[in-house]
Amino acid sequence: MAGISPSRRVRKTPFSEAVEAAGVKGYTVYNHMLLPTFFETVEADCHHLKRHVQLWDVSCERQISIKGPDARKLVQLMTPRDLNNLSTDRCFYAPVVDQNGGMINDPVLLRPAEDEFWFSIADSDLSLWASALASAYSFEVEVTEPDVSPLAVQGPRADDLMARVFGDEIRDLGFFRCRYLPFEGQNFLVARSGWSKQGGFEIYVAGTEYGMSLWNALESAGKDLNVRAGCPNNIERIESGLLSYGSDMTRENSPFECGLGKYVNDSQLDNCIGGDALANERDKGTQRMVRPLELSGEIGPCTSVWPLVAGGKEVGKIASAVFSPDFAINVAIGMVDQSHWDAGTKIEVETEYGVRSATVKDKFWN
Ligand code: THG
Repeated sequence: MAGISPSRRVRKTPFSEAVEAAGVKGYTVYNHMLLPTFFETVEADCHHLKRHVQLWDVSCERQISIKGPDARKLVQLMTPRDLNNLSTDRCFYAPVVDQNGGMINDPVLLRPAEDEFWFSIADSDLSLWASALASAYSFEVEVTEPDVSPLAVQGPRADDLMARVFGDEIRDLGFFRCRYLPFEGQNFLVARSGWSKQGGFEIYVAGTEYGMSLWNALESAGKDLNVRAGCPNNIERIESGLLSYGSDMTRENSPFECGLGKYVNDSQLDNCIGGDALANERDKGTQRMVRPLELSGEIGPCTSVWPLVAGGKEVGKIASAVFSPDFAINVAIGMVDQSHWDAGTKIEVETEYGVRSATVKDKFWN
């Protein structure tokens, strides 16, 4: 495929200069912004990520800020997850659903101040939905997309690198906990989170002007740790079962189908949009679910939806699949009908490279 032509509609990031200097080889577009896809090869990047530490320009994880006296009310309307324990030092993975219980986004939700929430969004225009609801309900809130760009530090040496720049207290930060830490006189929210299972942090860089100096500080502090530029890695994230909105699930899917049922709290179903549909699904049972699958034979990149077929009938689909060098198998994420979702079930999958055999697994590879 040819390259991406730059334009105003495809936004650069505060770290684009560093990403280009590091020799980025591929981009995708996410929330109307550039997101690197690989630097060396996806395989080599994966190998490095599992051994060292990487800096990821994930600016495209945009923050949708909901601020004001009614902020909490609006945010609780948007997610079935109970927000009572969402204090300012925590991050919540919180599905956002429409009036039919369909997934609109699967953001990380933060509370940078008592009266402000940030939806750290996946690839859909959540600000439109939020501002429409704010207007329809006459809530006293402001919905904005502030100049905040997450920089992820991921990999087994992330603690060591972060401690050199932000101090040793970073080591005590719990998973999905966050706190403000100073860098060059600015306080940045830092969380132990990120879209890999190799461990690490996300720094919410507020102010484009600080992007390059923070990148450079981390890069020079990590020379002996073999730090390098990286990005969300398609092999590592499929092995780990990290879902990609728009690929593994869409607005056609409910949180239950996405395996996010633990973030649907019964106590909230009277308070949130789509609550009736979710309560109904909870009563009737879920018809299909995200599943790990292993595929036989050779495959190339999964660039379309691959139907799962049994007895001439479609029983699900796969939208993410890749060869895993570490496990020496093809790993995949599928949405599989109840009739075929038990571990051990074998199904045919119609790939763009020919028909392959798919086996449902009991867990992801992490
Ligand atoms: N970090 C931040 N924003 C994001 C992402 C992120 N926005 C876009 C996208 N990623 C949103 N989707 C996800 C999906 C999975 C996770 C986070 C965001 C995730 N899941 C953990 C897991 O599955 O093990 C833990 C979830 C939990 O149990 O709380 O981290 O990555 N800022």
